Amino acid sequence: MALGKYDPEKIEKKWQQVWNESGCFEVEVDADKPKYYVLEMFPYPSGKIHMGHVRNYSIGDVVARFKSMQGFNVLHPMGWDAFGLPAENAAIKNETHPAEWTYQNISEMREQLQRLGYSYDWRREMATCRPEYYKWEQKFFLKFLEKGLAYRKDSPQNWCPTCNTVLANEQVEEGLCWRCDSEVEQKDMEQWFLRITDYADELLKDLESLEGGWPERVLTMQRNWIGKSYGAELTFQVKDMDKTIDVFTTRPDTLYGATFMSVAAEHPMVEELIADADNKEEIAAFVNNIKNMDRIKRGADDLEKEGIFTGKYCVNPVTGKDIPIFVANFVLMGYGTGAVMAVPAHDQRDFEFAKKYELPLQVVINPKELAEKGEVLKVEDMTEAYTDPGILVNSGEFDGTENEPAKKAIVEELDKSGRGKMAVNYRLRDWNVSRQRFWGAPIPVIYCDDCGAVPVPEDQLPVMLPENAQVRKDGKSPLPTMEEFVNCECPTCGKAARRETDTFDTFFESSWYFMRYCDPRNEAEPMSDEATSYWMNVDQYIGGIEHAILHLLYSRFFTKALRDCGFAKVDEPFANLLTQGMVLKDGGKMSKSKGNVVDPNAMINRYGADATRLFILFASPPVKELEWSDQGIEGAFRFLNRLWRLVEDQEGKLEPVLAGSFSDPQTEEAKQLRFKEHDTIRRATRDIENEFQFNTVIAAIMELVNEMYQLKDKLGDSDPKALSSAVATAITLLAPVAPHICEELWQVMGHTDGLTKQAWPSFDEKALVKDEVTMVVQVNGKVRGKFQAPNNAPKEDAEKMALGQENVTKFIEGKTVRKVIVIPNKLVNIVAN
Ligand code: ANZ
Ligand code: ZN
Repeated sequence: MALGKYDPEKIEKKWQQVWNESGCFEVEVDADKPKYYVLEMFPYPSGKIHMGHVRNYSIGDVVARFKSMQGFNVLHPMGWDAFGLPAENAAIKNETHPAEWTYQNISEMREQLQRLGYSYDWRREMATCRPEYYKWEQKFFLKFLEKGLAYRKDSPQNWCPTCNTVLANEQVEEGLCWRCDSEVEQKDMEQWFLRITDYADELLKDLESLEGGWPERVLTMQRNWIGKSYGAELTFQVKDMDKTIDVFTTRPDTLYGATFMSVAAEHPMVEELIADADNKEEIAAFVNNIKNMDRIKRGADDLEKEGIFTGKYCVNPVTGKDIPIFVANFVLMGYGTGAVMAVPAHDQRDFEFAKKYELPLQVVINPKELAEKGEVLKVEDMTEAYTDPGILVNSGEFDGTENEPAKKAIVEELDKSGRGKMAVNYRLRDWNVSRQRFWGAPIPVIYCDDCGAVPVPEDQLPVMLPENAQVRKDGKSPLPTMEEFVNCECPTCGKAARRETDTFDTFFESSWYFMRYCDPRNEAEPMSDEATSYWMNVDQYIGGIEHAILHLLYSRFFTKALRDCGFAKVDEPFANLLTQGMVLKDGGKMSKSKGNVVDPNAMINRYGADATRLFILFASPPVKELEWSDQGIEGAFRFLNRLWRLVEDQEGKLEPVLAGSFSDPQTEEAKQLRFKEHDTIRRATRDIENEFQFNTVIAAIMELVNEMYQLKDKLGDSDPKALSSAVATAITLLAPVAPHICEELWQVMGHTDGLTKQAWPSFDEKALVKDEVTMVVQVNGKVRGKFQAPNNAPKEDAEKMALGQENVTKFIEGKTVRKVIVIPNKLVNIVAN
C-alpha cells in the first residue's frame, strides 16, 4: 500500500487519539524513576490562543518529550488562570455570568492546545475559579491570619468616585480613571495585606541559589524590587515643639550638609506642623494635591520637584542649625520614615529642590582629586549634586575622613545620645490582596459589630462565589448588594454579621498552582507531602519576561510561607527559568492592538500542527525574539514533505531498526552516512542541553536528511540496514519537535511500539572518527600541496608521505631539509635551505 501524500490533518488526529487512549503522558509518583517537572506559565482563558502561547507551549513540549525520552518520569501539566477582570467586563458587555464566559473560553482554548499535540497529562487540568481550587486559598489565608502573616490595614488607595472602586496604579492615567476619566482620589481604605516583607531577606538571599538557573536579568530585577538599602535612622528635634522627626538615610556621612528637611504629604506630623501657619489653607490645599497624585509618578526620577514650607524648623543634630521643614512631592510615605534630611549638595533631587526654592547648599564631601590639590568643591561651580565618594569637609571632628567609614562613625556618635542608629530598609512593600471585584476568590472573613473581623471557621469553607450573581452595568461588584451572600451569622457570638465582599487579587491563584498540579484531585489537603516532595521543585519553568517580578516573587513568597505553615517542604518553586522571546511580525510585537496577529488556527489548518511547531522552534533560539515569516512556515512544511517522501520512496525496503543501531559499514557510502548519523545525534544532544537551542538541532537533522537523499541510491546491498538506521535517527531526534509525522513514519518503518517511549539515542564515538584526513604540506611556511593520510597517522609516517609528494620534491631540490614540523591530522611544514 502506497503511503500517499503527506496529510497533516489526518495523521495528527490519528496520533492524538492514540496518545490519549494509551495515556502515555499520564504520570504518577514513582520513587524508582528520576522525575522531571516541566511547566509553562498557565494561560488566562481569554478565548483564543495566540502565537506567543504556541511558542511558549511548543518550547515546553519539546523539553517534556526530550526529558521523557531520556528516561525521566516527566510531569507536564496544563490549566487555567481563570479569575480576573476581563471575564467581568466581557460578562457586563454580553450580559452573562463571568463563569459562563470563562468556561466557554476554556473549552475553546483546550481544543486548540489539543490540536497542537502537546504532551500534557490532561487528567491534572484545573481552573482556578473552581471552588475545589480556591477553597485551599481560603484555608491558606486562615492559616496566614493565625500566624500573623495576613493583617488588615488602613492605607491610601487610588479611588474613582464615579466607578466607586479602587483602581490599580496601572489603571490610573495622568491622575484620571482609565474608564470614565474622573479625577482619581486617594482614599484611605481598610485592606488585607500579606506580610511578604517578613520574607524580604530570605527572598533576597535565596536568589543566590537560583544563580545559573535563572536569567541574570530576572535575578537583578528581583533584587532591585526587593531593594535592600543599608543606612541609618536619625532623629531631628522640631524647634519650639516637644516633637522629633526621624529620617531614613543611606548617607549619614552627609549629615553636616543637611540644610532643610522634606516630609511626605501623608506624614503624620504634617497637620501639627502647619497648625499655626498663616497660610495654613494654602499649605493644606497643596498637601491635598500631592496626596491625590498618582503614586507611581511621584516616585519617578523625572518628576518636577515641588514643595511648600510648613512654617516650622527642626535642628540639625550635629551643626545645631535650624533648618526649615518642607512638604515635598517626591517624598513617599511608604518608604523609610516618610521624612528625608535634605542634602542639596550631594543628592540630585534635593539639589533641584534647593535651586527652585533658593535654599542653602553646603558641600561636605570633597572629591579626592580636589582634596589632593588642597582645594575644596565650591557651591558656585556646581551644576548638579556631587554624589560620588570623597573626603569629609565642613564636618567638624570628622573632617578629613573618607566618607565610607564616616557613615558608621557619625551614627555611632549620635547613638550615644539616642539620636541615631544603623538601619536597613526595603523597597518591598506588603502585598495588598484585597480587590473590590466580583470574579475572584472570596476572602473568608466575617465582620461583626461586637467581635470585629472574624475568620470564617474552617468547616464552613469554601466561601462560594454566588453562581446566580447578576453583573452590574456600572462595573461595580454585585457582591455587596447580594443579601444572601452578605448576611450571615457571626461565628463567635452568633449575632447577625456581614461577610467580606472583597475578593483576592488574582496573583493569589498563580502563586501556588504549580504545587497543586502535583496532586490536583486531593480533596483532603491542598497537596500531599508525598506528591510535593517527589515532584517539586519545578525543574524547568517557561514563560514571558513580563512576569519577571510580581508573579515570580509572589510564587517564591508563597512557597516559603506555605512551607512555614506546614503545607509543603519546599523552599524555592522554580529551579530553572527560561523566558522566551517575543513573537514579532514585520519588526513589531505581534498584538491585537497592532492588527498584525497571525492566527495559529489558520496555520494549523493550512500546514498542520507539526509544521507550525517546527517553524516556531526553527526560526530562532527560545530566548531570542522570533520574527514571524510566511516563507518560514512554508519552508517548514516543505521539509516535512521532503522527509515524508524519503520514507515513501523507501517504503517496504526500510527495516524496523532503532536510531543509531547500524554499526558495521562495508562501503565508503555507508561509512559516510553513519558518520553523519552519529554526528547529528551528538550535535542534537549537545544543543538541546545547552539552553534548549532547538533551532540548531533542527538544522542538524535537516543536514542528515540531505545526506540521505545524496546517498540513498548509492548504498549497496552489502549494508542493508544503513539507511534504515539513519531514517530512524532522523525521526527519533525530530520526534519532540514534530511528534505526529514522526510517529507515523516510525510506524511505516514497521515499528509496532510508539515513538513517545523510545529512548533518546546516544552516539558512538568511534563512528565519528574518520579513517582518512586531508593534510596540508608547506615548504618554508608556504602551502605547496595536500595529501590524504590515515587518521592519526604517526608523525614519522606523515613526514615520509609529505616528503614523497611530487610538488614538494620540486621545491626542496638542491636544498637541505633542516627541520620537519608535523601537526597531526593537519599539517606538515618542511624547513629547507
Ligand atoms: C540624605 C541623603 C544625602 C540621601 C545624599 C541620599 C544622598 P535608597 O537608596 O533608595 O534606599 N529617602 C529616604 N526616604 C525617602 C522617602 N520616603 N521618599 C523619598 N526619598 C527618601 O534611598 C535612600 C535615600 O532616599 C535616603 O538617603 C533619602 O535621602 C531618600 F547625599 O538621605 B538620603
Ligand atoms: Zn460577633
